Order: sequence, then C-alpha cells, then structure tokens
Amino acid sequence: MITVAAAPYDYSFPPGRTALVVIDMQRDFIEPGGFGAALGNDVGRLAAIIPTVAGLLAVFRDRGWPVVHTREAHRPDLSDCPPSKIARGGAALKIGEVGAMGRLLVAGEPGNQIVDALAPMAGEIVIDKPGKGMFWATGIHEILQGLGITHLVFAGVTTEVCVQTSMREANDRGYECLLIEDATESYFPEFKASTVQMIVAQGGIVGWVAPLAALQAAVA
Ligand code: C5J
Repeated sequence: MITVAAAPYDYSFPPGRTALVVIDMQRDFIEPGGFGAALGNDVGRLAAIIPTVAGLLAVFRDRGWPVVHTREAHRPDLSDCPPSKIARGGAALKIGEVGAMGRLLVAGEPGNQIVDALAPMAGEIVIDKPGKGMFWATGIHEILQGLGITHLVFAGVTTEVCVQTSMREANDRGYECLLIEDATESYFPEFKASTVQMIVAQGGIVGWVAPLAALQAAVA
C-alpha cells in the first residue's frame, strides 16, 4: 500500500488496483467557443489546471498504472440525450448545435476532443459518457472490475458537476476515491470549495482530498 497525506485522514491505495480518472478535460469545457463558454462561463479558470493534470498523468504513466479519460459526449442523433438536458440552461447555443468547434457535446466533433496537452495515450481507456456521472450508460464499472480496480484517483472538470457526480457514483459502487484538489476546477470557485468540504465531511463520506504534491511525495 502507498499512503498519501490527505483529508480527512491519510489515504492508502494498492498500486496494482488503483486507476486515475480524468474527467471531461475536453475542448468543449476548456477552450473558448465550446459548451462551457456558450453557458457564459470563464473557461480560463479551467484551462489553468492543465499543467497539474499533466503532472498527475505523469505519476500514473511513469509507473504503468491504469488511466481512464472521460468525455461528456452524445451520439450525433442525440438519441442518448434527454430533451430536458437539451432544453435546460439558457445557453447561447444548445447541445447539438454548431459552435466554433463543431456541434456542442457531440461525439467525434473537434470540441469533443480532450485538449492536446492531455491527449490519451495508446492503451489508456477513453469513455464517452452521456450523463454527468461516469458510470451511467458507459460500462466502465465492468471494465474496472475486470482490471481488479478497487481505488480511483480523480481529476478534471467541473468539480461540482461531473467530477463530484462520478465520485459519488464510484463511492456507491465500493471504490475508495481520492480527489486531487489542484487537478480539478470549477467555473465557480465557491462551488469547488463546497464540493471539497462535502467530500471529506463526516469522516470522508464520499472520499479523500489531497494536493498533487502529496501524491507525488507518497510515490517518490
Ligand atoms: C458540465 C462537466 N458542467 N463535465 N459538465 O456540464 O462538469
């Protein structure tokens, strides 16, 4: 076991049974002209974590540990997107409409790709998820079970939406979850802070939180 100094108390993980999950570091949320920008958000806040996420990826890649990338993505015919999801939000452009990087949140479009600096490498798992959580309609639980994964380390965007939802889904399925707090970000700093508090509250009711430096120190 490797032990990381974390909140609410130390997080221990078995290297052979631990995967990194990088949530939705796709152009649609992080670059101007995508879905996040269409909702009126400052995407620069999210772009700022790219170097930290790259450092976290390096920890796993250098050791040959499993990496999962997710993308929030819908089929081109939007048959996996509830009308309620399309209608909601008051965005200048809605899911499936054409923006500066192609159709918003549609699989295969330029905006749906993970940013170049964090592009998946050969052998890494990439899943398209139609929901906010990584387990809904993706088959990822069966893939992780097949690999014998029991622990998940989380990064990505946005902290209070797809990251938190995925972490709660994982928690309910029995995974021991660690969020790397400087490798996740929200368009709303107060929502990120509240999410971190919620995760570690009540003795770690959802999981653990630590900075990248603590993980790097633990594996060194
Ligand atoms: C959102 C996400 N915020 N990846 N998606 O719609 O958090």
